[in-house]
Amino acid sequence: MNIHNVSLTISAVQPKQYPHDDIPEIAFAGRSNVGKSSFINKVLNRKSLARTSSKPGKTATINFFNIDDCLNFVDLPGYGFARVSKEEKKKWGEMIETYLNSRGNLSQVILLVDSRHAPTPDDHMMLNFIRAVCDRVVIVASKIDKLKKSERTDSLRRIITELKLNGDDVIIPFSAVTGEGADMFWDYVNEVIMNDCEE
Ligand SMILES: Nc1nc2c(ncn2[C@@H]2O[C@H](COP(=O)(O)OP(=O)(O)OP(=O)(O)O)[C@@H](O)[C@H]2O)c(=O)[nH]1
Ligand SMILES: [Mg+2]
Repeated sequence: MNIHNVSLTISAVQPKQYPHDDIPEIAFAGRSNVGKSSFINKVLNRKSLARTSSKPGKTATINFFNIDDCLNFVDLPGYGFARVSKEEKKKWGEMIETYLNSRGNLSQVILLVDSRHAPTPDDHMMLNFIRAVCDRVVIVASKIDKLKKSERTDSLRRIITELKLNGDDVIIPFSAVTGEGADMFWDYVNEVIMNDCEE
């Protein structure tokens, strides 16, 4: 996909703020600090479109990005961050759940998991949500640059086994540092999501 204009449409906390459009939408979910915002920046080749931070809990709203009026990316708040209050966690959980259950033009939720660690109970819960609203599962194994070559296969195998991925599911090893995986992501988008849009 040739990308020209990308912009933040809105940082929303409730459905009435969501953009009123009907273009395909891809949402990015995962634990705090897993690299959702960095993923968005890297695949769009924009340095700081989505705000990132080394401290977990950076993205606290549902951020909609419009790509050439053809595709939306949605940067979701991360879950599983211990240092936010119970109240805050509940609020974020409800915000994500409301979004997933109500967004008609949602084409795919992509789950990011850290390739260095085993998926957490929260990841399993999110995956169940995704299976309920999407036909297929797409996992991004993030921070793959932090693994040695010899550790990669085991790490990917662990994600596949623990999340019980099947042959129709997609797993993309990704690094926001090297850009590895960006091509595979766009191939997936072009093949599965974008059949109606201009290239
Ligand atoms: N080495 C490496 N670091 C990464 C990668 N992706 C993200 N990071 C770093 O991980 C930290 C968190 O990245 P973010 O993109 O802000 O994570 P997030 O999932 O959006 O976090 P929340 O907004 O808190 O949910 C930052 O310090 C990033 O620079 C990657 O692929 N490789
Ligand atoms: Mg973020």
